[in-house]
Amino acid sequence: MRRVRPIASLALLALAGALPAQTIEVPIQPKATYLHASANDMATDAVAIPLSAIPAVSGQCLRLISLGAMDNGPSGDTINSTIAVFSASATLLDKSNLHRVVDAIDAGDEFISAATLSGNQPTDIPEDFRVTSALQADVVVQIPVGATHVFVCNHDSQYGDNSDPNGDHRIQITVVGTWTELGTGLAGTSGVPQLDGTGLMLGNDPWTLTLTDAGADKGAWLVLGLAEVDAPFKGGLIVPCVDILLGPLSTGPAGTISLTTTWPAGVPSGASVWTQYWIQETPVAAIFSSSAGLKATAP
Ligand SMILES: [Ca+2]
Ligand SMILES: [Ca+2]
Ligand SMILES: [Ca+2]
Repeated sequence: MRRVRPIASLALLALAGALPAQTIEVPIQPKATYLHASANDMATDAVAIPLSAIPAVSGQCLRLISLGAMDNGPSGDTINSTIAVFSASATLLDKSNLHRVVDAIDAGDEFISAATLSGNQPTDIPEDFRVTSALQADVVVQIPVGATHVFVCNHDSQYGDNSDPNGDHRIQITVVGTWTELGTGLAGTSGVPQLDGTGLMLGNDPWTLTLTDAGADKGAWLVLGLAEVDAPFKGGLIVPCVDILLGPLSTGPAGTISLTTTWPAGVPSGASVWTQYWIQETPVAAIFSSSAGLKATAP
């Protein structure tokens, strides 16, 4: 088990050397919640984690994952089911209110929280999202504009009977890379080719570019650049500086290309790579379609 030491009032767990620089771990108090709780549920208040403690700001992406487990009452110390919500303040109203996080800001996919066990009272607020469950290991979410804090808590219908006997339940929050679409692309006979990227850009992890909707069996070129030029070309816009041109590749019968490489370690924070696909619509004429540009920025 990782050695820990308390930092400041939030008791942020120590950052082990193996963790990325912008990572924090914070204990999840088993009885704490930001959701409405019934009057006879001895729930406590969830603590707002300041984004400055990570540190992270609006526009950056975070990976949240809860680790360890708590005892929800009947099930033993086995439950890891957590939710979170961003806020523009640390304010949390009394548990008698439904919308307790008064400055909540929507982010991620909406999670519908369960009614209270006692009284079957509604608890759902529209701004929060799932972090970890039996079906979902973690979540990557972009910090919305204006957010300064994030609340994290267990998802339960009764909090007062919860405990964490071995004290290992915690939220780990890491700043990860950001993908940004630039421009709109240039339509071909199959519409506008779509370019998507996946990867956290933490270093030595997979980094994948996927082209879809490009039309079957066409020649395609992947443009990679270390700067953005937005130069007019063939009726569209070349977004990246053409530092690397990879092709011709074939879109195959499905009209797709997926390439995976390894994002290198040691890329400076904020450094970006611009990418874009150009697809030759006909082999005999210089008629092209293109995806939008896609910028990958290191955390
Ligand atoms: Ca535990
Ligand atoms: Ca419980
Ligand atoms: Ca909700």
